[in-house]
Amino acid sequence: CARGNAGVKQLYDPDRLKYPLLRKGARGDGKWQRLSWDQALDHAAEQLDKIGKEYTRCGFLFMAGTDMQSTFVHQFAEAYGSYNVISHESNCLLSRNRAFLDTYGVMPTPDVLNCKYVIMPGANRFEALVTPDSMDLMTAKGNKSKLVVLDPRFTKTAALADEWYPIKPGTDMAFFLSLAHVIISEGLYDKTFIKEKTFGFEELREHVRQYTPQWAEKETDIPAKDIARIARELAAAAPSAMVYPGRRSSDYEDSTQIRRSYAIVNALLGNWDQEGGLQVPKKIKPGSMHIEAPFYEDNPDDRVDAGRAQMMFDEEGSFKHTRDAVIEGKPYPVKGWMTYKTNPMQTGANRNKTIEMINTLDFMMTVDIAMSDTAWMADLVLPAPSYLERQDPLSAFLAASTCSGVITRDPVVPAMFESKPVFWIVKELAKRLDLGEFFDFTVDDFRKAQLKKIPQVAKALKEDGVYNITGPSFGIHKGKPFKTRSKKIELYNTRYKDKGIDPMPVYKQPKTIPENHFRIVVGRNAYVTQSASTNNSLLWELEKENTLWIHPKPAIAMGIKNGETVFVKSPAGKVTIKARVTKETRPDTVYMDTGFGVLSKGLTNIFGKGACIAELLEDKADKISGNMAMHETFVTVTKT
Ligand SMILES: Nc1nc2c(c(=O)[nH]1)N[C@H]1C(S)=C(S)[C@@H](COP(=O)(O)OP(=O)(O)OC[C@H]3O[C@@H](n4cnc5c(=O)[nH]c(N)nc54)[C@H](O)[C@@H]3O)O[C@H]1N2
Ligand SMILES: Nc1nc2c(c(=O)[nH]1)N[C@H]1C(S)=C(S)[C@@H](COP(=O)(O)OP(=O)(O)OC[C@H]3O[C@@H](n4cnc5c(=O)[nH]c(N)nc54)[C@H](O)[C@@H]3O)O[C@H]1N2
Ligand SMILES: [Mo]
Repeated sequence: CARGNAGVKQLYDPDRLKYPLLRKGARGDGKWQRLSWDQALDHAAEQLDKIGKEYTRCGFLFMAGTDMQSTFVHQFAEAYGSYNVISHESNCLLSRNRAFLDTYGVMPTPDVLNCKYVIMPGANRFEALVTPDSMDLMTAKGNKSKLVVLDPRFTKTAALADEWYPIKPGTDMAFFLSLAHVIISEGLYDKTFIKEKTFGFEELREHVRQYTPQWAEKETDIPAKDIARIARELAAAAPSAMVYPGRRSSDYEDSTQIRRSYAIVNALLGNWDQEGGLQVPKKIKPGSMHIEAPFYEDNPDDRVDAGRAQMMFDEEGSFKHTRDAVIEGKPYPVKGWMTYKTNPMQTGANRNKTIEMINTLDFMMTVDIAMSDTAWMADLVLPAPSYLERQDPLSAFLAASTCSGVITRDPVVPAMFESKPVFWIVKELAKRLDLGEFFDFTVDDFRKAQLKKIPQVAKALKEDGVYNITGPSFGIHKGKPFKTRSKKIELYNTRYKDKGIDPMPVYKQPKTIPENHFRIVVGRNAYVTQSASTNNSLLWELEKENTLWIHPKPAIAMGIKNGETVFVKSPAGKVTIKARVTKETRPDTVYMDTGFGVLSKGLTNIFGKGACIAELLEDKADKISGNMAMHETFVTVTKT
């Protein structure tokens, strides 16, 4: 992984944040005053106290991205008394999780390693690396498993696939309902499995009668004969065959239902708990330091984003809906915001709205290793050590079942400059807020509590640095009920029905692209992590700026040449960027990488380079989960 190899440059980056900074002048002006840690912490604690008293504790929002120390930010929010806690996940994969949980009662892990036939829709495992899955898929390819990729772009995964279909964006559900049609009408499903393990098969049979391959061809641009053939091949390879559940699902307004259609085809294949199929995650649950959080009488009844989506995850919420609620001040004001290891200015669709949100706040603080665009907008910026400089608690990782385990992290070098881990930061803040008793422990103590009931993990971590869960990875769910209402796999979901949601996925055509417009889609390449590593000098060598991928057909019609600068405009914003004229995208779809067009002058390699896709993306949301929907934006492209 290029990013892993370039980690050293994240550590020794001259652009690293070195000491606490307080905003001087207007937000985003980039004028800062250096503070001592004592001054910075006193100031932050004062703001936390003031906002808590004036607007209730829920008037302070906490947001932490993926990190082994994010748990401490959550713990701090709990002790402080706010349940407005969000993560990056509602910009990532919540609609996928919603769909699979509401079908299987659990988010399964795909055993791509042993799978003979993988359909991969809207996932890019050879660039968007999910390390175990990417490695397993490579091994599986070497073992002659078949890979069918559906993607409007010719990704590296498409390049290595046996078959690639540049599907019309937003029509994947039509493809999968049609697979279900063929599999059911030709009797290719696993009959015993369907009878014993699933709920609502007769309803599904009736429902998919209408979705013929001929019909799906018109929706998806994939030939009917290929749809029928793929359905038959898939069923023939079952149960060692799958529709890969995918990862990022922040794409469409009905993404939960789209992913439900993937889940349902998997059920027809009977691949549950089978080698090469969808498996039960082999969870290991480290203990934690339980805290008896204080009760704050004056707090509102619910999260600020409650009720804005049909079935939001309470513990995750939604960035899109929280941001709307903060801007509207409804149902109650939120005036403080702490962000940790997340950069929503670049990764939350509609950057102007994030700026609008920030401008309604009394106080915002960001803990980061670099002056990200989010840090750039904050009032107080606190420098954190990178992953190579800190001691972290344990973390259980779940991936392909062959690769689940527990890891931990110790510093390779001491923390540089004045950087301090977020654990230390919240501990110091807690002391100042009379909440010290909740953080009266060290990271070592925390680890010990995590390991208390799992001595085998403690031993493995000590001896090998990693604990891998061993034992069989399939056949372990035999005879057990599913954690769903019917205790079976729900082809038909009665909870959805009760809430007025379609109990089975009903195909709705994506909105028609207006004339002279394109759909813009999101994705990533192998050497950039979302918005975070574009400024890393070693990786920046590989991509100096992002470009707008546009197909030659429209480009030639508009007289746009490769490398020429163009205007791209959407209802959310407008950018200028160089065009990359390429057949690697459909004529109706444009694409650009994330993490450029930054506002922050603290990112010296990339400042002034490329354009920001979050500036263009409208903030639509998946209706069921509240997950951001980033592929629902249409743009115009014009010559400058
Ligand atoms: N190198 C690298 N690896 C990463 C990351 C990273 O930033 N960099 N991020 C990690 C994270 S957090 C995640 S969530 C995963 C994301 O992993 P994935 O979800 O596999 O990756 P994305 O790049 O988001 O790719 C989605 C693909 O969907 C395609 N697409 C767009 N619209 C449609 C459509 O309507 N139908 C279909 N079938 N395809 C469509 C896009 O062109 C894109 O190639 O990657 C992880 N791995
Ligand atoms: N336009 C667009 N939007 C997207 C996506 C996309 O591909 N394109 N992908 C979506 C997906 S799948 C996801 S998961 C989210 C991810 O979105 P984010 O959670 O915003 O993730 P990153 O963009 O990686 O930003 C991580 C931030 O943490 C900082 N950081 C890195 N290491 C450390 C550290 O050790 N300590 C601290 N304190 N900070 C650190 C980085 O400098 C950066 O500012 O974005 C989503 N939104
Ligand atoms: Mo993600």
